[in-house]
Amino acid sequence: MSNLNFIHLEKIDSTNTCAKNLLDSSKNTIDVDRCVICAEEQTCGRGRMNRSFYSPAASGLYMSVIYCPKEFKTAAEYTATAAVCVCDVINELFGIETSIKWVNDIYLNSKKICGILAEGYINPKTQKIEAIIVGIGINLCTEDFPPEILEKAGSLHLKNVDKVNLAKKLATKLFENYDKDEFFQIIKEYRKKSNVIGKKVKISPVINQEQKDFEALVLDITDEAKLKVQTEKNEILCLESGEISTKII
Ligand code: BT5
Repeated sequence: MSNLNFIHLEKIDSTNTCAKNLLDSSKNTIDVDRCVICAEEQTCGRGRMNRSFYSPAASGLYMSVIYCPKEFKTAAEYTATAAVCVCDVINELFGIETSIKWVNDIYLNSKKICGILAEGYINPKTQKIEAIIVGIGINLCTEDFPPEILEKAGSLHLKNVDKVNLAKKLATKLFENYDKDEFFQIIKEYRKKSNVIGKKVKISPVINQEQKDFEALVLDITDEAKLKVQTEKNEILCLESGEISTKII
């Protein structure tokens, strides 16, 4: 845990953007490999597909890690590994059991308490992918959250958390697991923590926007972290991406 390259900021637009800027300005990815950027507040916290992640001061942990492996795994592997690590560290430090809503959300009491955004970094000069940036936002308390965000968001209901310790523990666990080539172990844990297996869900495709929402039963999470579902026409599909909602009207 001691040899982490750790940057702690009061306020930043987005720790993921900060990580990207750091990679842009560094001569060599080795200099910034395993760098951890942690902020008390984000003014422009980002989610997937240009959505925003509400990150007010004194409410959560907002962090990004830079990881520069020799060989790259799939985005799903980085995200799923991060989800399992977040649940494990929350349990180890606070004794709170959380669950995972495929693909990148951590839940407690039917509310989202954490979001994860894994992004590939493409070097503008070489046009090659050279790093992975994994951003994690954990709500510790939601006192300052507006009602519209509270419809979906919840928190761990914790005050006075040592965020630096939390971020360092999480980053250490992440790098340990990214270095190991044991995704089959991670996916076993991911399945155990999944809160969607066996449930009927509404699926909104995110890549093929023209495809309509549909309902399906979640059968499993595959070894590649895909969502295996059975549609109402009894087709079996393995989805790589998409938004799911467990509230069927
Ligand atoms: C995510 O996107 O959940 C990924 C969020 C990643 C945030 C971290 S914080 C550190 C790093 N720096 C960044 O700029 N980002 C990363 P997505 O699955 O697209 O979910 C976004 C949706 O979650 C929004 O459209 C809202 O509905 C909801 N939301 C917004 N803020 C939230 C919050 N604080 N807690 C729970 N849900 C939230």
